[in-house]
Amino acid sequence: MTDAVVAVVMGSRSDWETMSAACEMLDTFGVSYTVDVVSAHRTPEKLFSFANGAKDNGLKVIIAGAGGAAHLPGMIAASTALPVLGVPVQSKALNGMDSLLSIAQMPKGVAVGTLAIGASGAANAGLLASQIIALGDADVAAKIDAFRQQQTDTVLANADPRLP
Ligand code: RP5
Repeated sequence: MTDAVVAVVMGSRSDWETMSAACEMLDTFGVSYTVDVVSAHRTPEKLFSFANGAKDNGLKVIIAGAGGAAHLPGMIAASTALPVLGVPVQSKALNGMDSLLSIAQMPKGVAVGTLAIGASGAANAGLLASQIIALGDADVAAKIDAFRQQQTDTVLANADPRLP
């Protein structure tokens, strides 16, 4: 059992450059999380151990990022009823289209919420996980409201693209 309510897992250490964006967003909203490398192909037993124990360990949302034949989010979703947010990491060979389709094209009955390819998707996974946590956490909800208001104010205050 940990204090963390979100787990951020990824298929390889090489995914950290992308997945750190999810952690930055969780930090912004004060959401507690764990970080770990869990590979569907290289450490399958660790994957099942992690996913099977996730709920009992106090987790509420899992963010899983992987590239290429990106089976990690789907296999975690197959092993736990917790919401799983999948981040397609941009691959070298196919620019992440392989990752995107591997994560998005789940069979009916096992759901993964798929985000955009790369760091934007990772950041939005952190945001979406925070929004889920905010359903039961007023402090996180207030921070998300403030974040969104600031974002809106910044766009409105800089609406003339000719100005620096
Ligand atoms: C996937 O293979 C990982 O998620 C990573 O995106 C990709 C490449 O992994 P490495 O060869 O860099 O370890 O399993």
